[in-house]
Amino acid sequence: MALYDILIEHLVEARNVAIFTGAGISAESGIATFRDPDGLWSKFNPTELASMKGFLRNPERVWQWYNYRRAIIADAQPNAGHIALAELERNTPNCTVITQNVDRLHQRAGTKNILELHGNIIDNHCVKCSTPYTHEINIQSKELPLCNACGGNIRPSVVWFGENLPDGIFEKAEYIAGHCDVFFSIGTSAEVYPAAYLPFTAKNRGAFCVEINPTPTSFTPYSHLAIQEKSGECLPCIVELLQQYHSL
Ligand code: BV8
Ligand code: ZN
Repeated sequence: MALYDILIEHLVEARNVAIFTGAGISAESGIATFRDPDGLWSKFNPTELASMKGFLRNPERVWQWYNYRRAIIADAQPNAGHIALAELERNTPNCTVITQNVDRLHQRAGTKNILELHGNIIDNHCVKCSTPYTHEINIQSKELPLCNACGGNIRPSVVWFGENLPDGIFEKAEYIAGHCDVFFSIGTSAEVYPAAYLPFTAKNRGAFCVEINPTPTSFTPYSHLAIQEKSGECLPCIVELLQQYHSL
């Protein structure tokens, strides 16, 4: 466990902890990542399915693709990695999860303080008048739902490529990354911008940077500690060690 000693030392002293996550943390819940060999982008074309252009060209196809993912996410459960991070939040003065994920498994695991950079796949809204729709939508139906208020198309409330992130959320995430003592980058290839700037913001502002990913990424050489393991296997051990330390 020596590997984690330096991390535990930093965590014990830390007042502010930032946890940046990507699709990899949900992989052990049975949700495909995007860029892994068997990831979503190996089967589907992101510009066709995760862009406004793709939606306007073929809204039925895009709607059905999101319903296909929603059904998988609805049957999935938070894994030991999500649960350990919710526990870490309870053991740390100020801990914020900054996620690129749209699956809301962090929240289902009990995480309270979270920023969703790329929206979420549960909510929907009208493309024209932005009227929100969540439970009103029957995601089993093949029918493309239209807005009761203006007849516009209804779309999932995720951030598509070429779209700005929700107002002010990236600025908040950048502030947190720039003012934390420990910065975790977990289960992300760090290839999608502007989110992928955050690990470098934390590094440049002096945070102790930890990457958890079985595969090296563009951020690995810049991290102080690169743990090349699955998040669902190493995070419970890290939180266990932290609790042992606190109970001393
Ligand atoms: C924007 C929601 C302003 C939808 C998503 C600067 C430079 C270059 C390009 C750009 C740039 N600025 C903007 C761009 C364009 C683009 C971009 O970054 N393109 C990339 C691909 C080059 N960015 C945008 O379009 C953004 N908008 O910039 O607006 C603007 C406007 C107009 C014109 C210009 C700019 C919007 C980006 C958001 C897109 N929406 N998702 C949906 O989900 O359907 S992004 C999508 O990718 C997901 O949200 C995902 O989270 C994100 C990142 O992927 P990862 O999470 O990292 O997943 P990935 O599969 O890549 O990696 C998984 C990792 O986990 C792997 O490393 C693997 O090894 C690891 N792993 C696997 N198993 C485990 C594990 N780790 C731990 N444990 C395990 N068990
Ligand atoms: Zn409308």
